[in-house]
Amino acid sequence: MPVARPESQEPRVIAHVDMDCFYVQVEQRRNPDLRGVPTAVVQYNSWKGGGLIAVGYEARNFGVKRSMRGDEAKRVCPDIQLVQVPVARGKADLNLYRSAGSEVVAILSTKGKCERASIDEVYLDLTDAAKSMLLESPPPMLDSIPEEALKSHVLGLSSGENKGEDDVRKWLCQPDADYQDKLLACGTIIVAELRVRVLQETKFTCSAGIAHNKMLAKLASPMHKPAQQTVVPATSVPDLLASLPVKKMKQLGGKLGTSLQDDLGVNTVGDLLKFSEQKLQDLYGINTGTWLWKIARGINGDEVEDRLLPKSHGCGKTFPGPMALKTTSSVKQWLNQLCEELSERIQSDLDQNKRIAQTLTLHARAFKEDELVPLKKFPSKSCPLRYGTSKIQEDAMHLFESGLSDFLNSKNLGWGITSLAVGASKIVDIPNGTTSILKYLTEKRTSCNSSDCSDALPGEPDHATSLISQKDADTKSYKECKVPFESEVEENPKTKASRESASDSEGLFDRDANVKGTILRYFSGGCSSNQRSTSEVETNQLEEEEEKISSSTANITSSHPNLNLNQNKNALSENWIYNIEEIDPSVVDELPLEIQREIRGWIHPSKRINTAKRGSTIAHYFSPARK
Ligand code: DCP
Ligand code: CA
Ligand code: CA
Repeated sequence: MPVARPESQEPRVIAHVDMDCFYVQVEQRRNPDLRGVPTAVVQYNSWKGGGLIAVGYEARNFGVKRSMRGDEAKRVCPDIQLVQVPVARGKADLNLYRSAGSEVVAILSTKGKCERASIDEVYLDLTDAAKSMLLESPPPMLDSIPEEALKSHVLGLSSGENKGEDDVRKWLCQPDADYQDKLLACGTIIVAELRVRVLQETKFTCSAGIAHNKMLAKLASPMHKPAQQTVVPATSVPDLLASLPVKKMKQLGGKLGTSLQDDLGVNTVGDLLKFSEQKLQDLYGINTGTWLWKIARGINGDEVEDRLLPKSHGCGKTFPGPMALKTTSSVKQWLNQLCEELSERIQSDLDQNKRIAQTLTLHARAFKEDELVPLKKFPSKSCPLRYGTSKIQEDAMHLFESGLSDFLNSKNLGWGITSLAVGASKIVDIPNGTTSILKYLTEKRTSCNSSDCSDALPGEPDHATSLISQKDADTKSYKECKVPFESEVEENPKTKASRESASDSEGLFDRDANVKGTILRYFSGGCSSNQRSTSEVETNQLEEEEEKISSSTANITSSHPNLNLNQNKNALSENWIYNIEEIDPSVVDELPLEIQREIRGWIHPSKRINTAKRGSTIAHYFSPARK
């Protein structure tokens, strides 16, 4: 249920930046022959040339759409170049795209708080940067306004659309503007400069929305694509929302949006203005009612989170039509592959970022052989996450079996699985101050190998097992959670997409590496005029996926391996086991107070019951080995 966060009283400047046809741009950078040529990235399978997942703007001009398969795209645009997504373990390997996204994030995060919202988009809070600019070098004082900023689309300017750069220049420099418009003007220039830097340093173009809150910035960023930016002054908001279909608004795509349409006759977000806050609360409850009342006025208090790393990790694969998995052993084989990748990713997140994922989730789509249209969804299942590939594989299989049993109502029916996905979520940082303990533990470990280490009691669980088994033992149930997945993939391809040699083989970006003018001109031909109105704004399918994923809770703890404390001591787990008596008190002093109290509770066990808290404390990360 949507909840309205309190809106800050101070005006803010928020940008939403989204890369243009992202995977295509990554492939075009890898192979400059593809620049300026209609291109799409496909997930190959033998059926109809594979599904398109990213379509370049040149190809869009021919009518190629993401919903098409390769064969259809070839019919619509015979010259299209279809590039196959890299494959590893029989599924898409998105590492190339993820790290390309990180290159961009590294640049965008230099000007303010930056939240990585998906593989190719971020939110930026530029309030402080805009305030500094307003104090030190406000737009009217600049020798020249950057050309890219002059290309901005400012909503509401000159009765709806820009007349041109002169109007934008006047808007950016208007002396009698109110404070929030002046800040927005500074934000417009800052974003334009950032986008030029992104192009210079990564060779990627992006589009942006600049507004006073996240909701409006996100609505604006796809309005003028590719390689352009759209600004939403507060005065333009009523018109913007008056024409925005409710279903296009994040969180109104589902049942709530349908109810607004069917029950209240509300078709656009602006139509909600007819209803009082009280009325909306009466109809939809206090939280949702207030949230609706606020979005009708463009009010949104969501903060930009300071987060450059993903909130969760997920990997999945689809098995359409005849490829559906129909035996437990085939499910196990694929789950093992997916879990192997997931395990590698959470392990590298732990090594590089000192973050621990706490929840493992399994999602599947399934059908029963006696049902033409599935009546019931395969329930998503979650459990505490144990580190180590084989444990993740084992747990995922348990989750699958539990889900299948629910799905079939414990009846012995034929079934098929058309998609499988595993995710790791509830990722937390190892608290500040524990680095020294980590280091200390690592040093200890080097003198204590897994077979003869006597620090742990026989049967003592490894770190991950113990932290979750404590929690699990408390709750006696598996947890609910939501995991967004970056992609679903198809058949393992071996056939290479045939590629005609591109006519303009000279790398457009290489040729123009010295970016002086606007970003837009780096796009070839007619695509620069490609614009999407608000009503055409596509919801990011990744987020849609996140919203669609349903969760459920299963009470299958008793059969779960996490509760079997006598098993599993793999190499990784030993990294985490340590001996209370060997904790250096000076190290404890460095820790946050809450954690200090807890460790002292371990050292003086009589106090432990009162001091050990679950949740945010170090017990989550280390389980003391007792002698
Ligand atoms: N993606 C995917 N599967 C989907 C949707 C997207 O694998 N169903 C991948 C490919 C896209 C990338 O995520 O390149 C970013 O998705 P966007 O929705 O932002 O679309 P694009 O960046 O491709 O195009 P646009 O210029 O419209 O943002
Ligand atoms: Ca994009
Ligand atoms: Ca996107």
